[in-house]
Amino acid sequence: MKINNVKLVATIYSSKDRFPESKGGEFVFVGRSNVGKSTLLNILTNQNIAKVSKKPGKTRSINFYLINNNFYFVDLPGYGYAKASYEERERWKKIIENYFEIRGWNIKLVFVLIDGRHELQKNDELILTWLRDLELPFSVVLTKVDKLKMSQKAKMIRYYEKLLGDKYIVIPYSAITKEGVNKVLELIEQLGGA
Ligand SMILES: Nc1nc2c(ncn2[C@@H]2O[C@H](COP(=O)(O)OP(=O)(O)OP(=O)(O)O)[C@@H](O)[C@H]2O)c(=O)[nH]1
Ligand SMILES: [Mg+2]
Repeated sequence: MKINNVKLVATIYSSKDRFPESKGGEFVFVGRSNVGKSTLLNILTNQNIAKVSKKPGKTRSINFYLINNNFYFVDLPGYGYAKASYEERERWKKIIENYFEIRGWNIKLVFVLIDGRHELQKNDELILTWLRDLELPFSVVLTKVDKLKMSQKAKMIRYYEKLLGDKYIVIPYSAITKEGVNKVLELIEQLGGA
């Protein structure tokens, strides 16, 4: 798949903002703050579309990027940012859950990004539960595996494969080595993104 056109077409801050027209469906990127969502989006599109930060909590809105005038990449705000206030966390939860509930019908695949160095955390579990309950298709992208030794990496892949069962794919990924990037692009292509 070749991405030759990327345009930020909608930024959703609250339930009052409207989602864009459906087009050819959407691919969603969700995960804890600092897990590497924006970095992955930049690699996939080969452009600096999403702000990458060393400070977590950078992306606060739902951003719709129209790809090749055909389908969307959707960047959801990161969750689990330790310094966020209770109200902020609740707001994030509401925005994300609301998005899955009312827009799920247009979702082709959700990429759930999880830091490959850690076992499942509470907010990740919440996301997986929502996705399963709503029967939305998802794959898990294990990020930052460049930081793991071979044996640790294999162990974490097994841990997540076991936890998810046969229905869901686990993709080990690194922004540094680019491992896993082609697999992500392949899935997008298979599901009609082109
Ligand atoms: N070693 C390593 N670092 C990574 C990888 N992916 C992202 N990073 C770094 O992790 C930090 C956070 O990356 P972002 O892409 O901004 O994370 P995000 O998920 O968009 O964060 P929020 O917008 O706060 O939700 C940055 O310093 C990135 O350079 C990876 O695969 N390996
Ligand atoms: Mg981000």
